[in-house]
Amino acid sequence: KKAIVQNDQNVDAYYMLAALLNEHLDQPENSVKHFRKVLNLQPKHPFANYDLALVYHGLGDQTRAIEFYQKAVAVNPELKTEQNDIAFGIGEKEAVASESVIYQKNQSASGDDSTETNGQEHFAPTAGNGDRVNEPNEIPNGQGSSNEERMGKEKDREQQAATSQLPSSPTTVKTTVVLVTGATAGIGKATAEVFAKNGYRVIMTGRRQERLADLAMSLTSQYECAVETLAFDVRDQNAVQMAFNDLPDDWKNVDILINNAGLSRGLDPIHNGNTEDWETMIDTNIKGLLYVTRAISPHMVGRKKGHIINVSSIAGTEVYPGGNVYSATKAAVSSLTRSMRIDLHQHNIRVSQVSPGHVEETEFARVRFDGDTQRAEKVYENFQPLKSVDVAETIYFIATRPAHVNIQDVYMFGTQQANATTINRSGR
Ligand code: NDP
Ligand code: 8X3
Repeated sequence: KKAIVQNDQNVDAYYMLAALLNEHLDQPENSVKHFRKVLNLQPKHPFANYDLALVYHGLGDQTRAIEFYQKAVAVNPELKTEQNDIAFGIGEKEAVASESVIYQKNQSASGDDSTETNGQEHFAPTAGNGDRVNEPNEIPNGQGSSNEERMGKEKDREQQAATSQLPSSPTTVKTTVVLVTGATAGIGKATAEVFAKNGYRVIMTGRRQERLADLAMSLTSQYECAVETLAFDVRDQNAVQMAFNDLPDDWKNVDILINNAGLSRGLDPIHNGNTEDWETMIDTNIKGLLYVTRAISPHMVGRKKGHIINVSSIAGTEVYPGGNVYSATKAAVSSLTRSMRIDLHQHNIRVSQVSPGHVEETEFARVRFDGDTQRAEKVYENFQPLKSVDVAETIYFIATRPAHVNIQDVYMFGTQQANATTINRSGR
């Protein structure tokens, strides 16, 4: 745990923590999130998928056991054997009787040597003759040589775990990959969480690397989800492109892109405007959105599949005092949403946008007023604005319509806000 605190990207540390919990401390349930973290950091880790398959098998969750066994096989085809197929319930059950190999019937807590589950016999991996036949016998990356020792403990652990269950979860990890820009705070963060909660594979991006790592850790420990993080500045086209090039292959096919990263700077009338703030807003809200879209949309076109959801604003339609350049950037986003749809609909790609009014539980106003929290709080004073999760759930709704439905824009305010400048501030 100390090693993880020192370096939260340390794959070996997560792996060893998971292995210790699972095989020495008899805490297979607790090991799951750490094995999953290993896979978030290193999706092609040579052991973690197989370990998870064994853990879930021991816990009696055959669906997930099969899922991770199949992933393990995809990473390391040598793991696919007839015996393993049978033990994980994929092959012909009858063949088991003649097996003298790595799997044997699971032993129930009552001492029976077989367990009947829904009419199906339940087979569990075991130490058997002390070897996991298909276990790679070298541990790369300096991960130590504890595998054999772990195997020796495995049977005990399995016997104890045979009757325990993971807390039930409504979801399994889906194959759909969702990329959310600006996921370190506010609407983007809430959106990443809604998708993670629903079992999607989520790529979270933003500039604040540490925050991304913390959020990813928090999501994977709470939900059955897979999370990747990419830290880059959307204003830097090279950085954007390199970040996507560096994605593991199985994360490159982004199905849903949520262009959310954005900001406002200042509220000065045009004649007093800070031109540096103008550049920042134009570069982030317009050019950043374009660079990310340029990096991802060709893959969508190639696969004839995808959905791009841009986070615009009511400011793209309405203007208000001092909103000048911010409004102009959001008008550009709205315009891009419409023209991207014309370019991409023939490739079966949906393009949508959401346009909220004031949204709290964000850093938006604080960023606009350069860290002046008192001024920021005044924006939301005495009325109930939208919350970040309201927008996140709207984005999720847009993304989860049937394939033939494309919601083009959702224009939304809190009930106490009628338009950009008309707000009932009589109290929340
Ligand atoms: P937050 O400030 O809470 O979040 C903004 C996000 O954008 C952060 O994650 C930030 O990450 C990211 N971001 C900003 N600049 C960059 C950059 N150069 N490169 C990469 N990421 C960047 O604000 P909101 O959640 O409110 O804003 C999200 C979107 O919603 C914006 O497009 C905003 O215009 C829009 N919006 C907001 C409304 C509101 O009232 N809050 C209303 C209507 C629309 P990091 O700092 O880590 O890079
Ligand atoms: C954020 C909402 O009204 O501050 O886009 O422009 S507003």
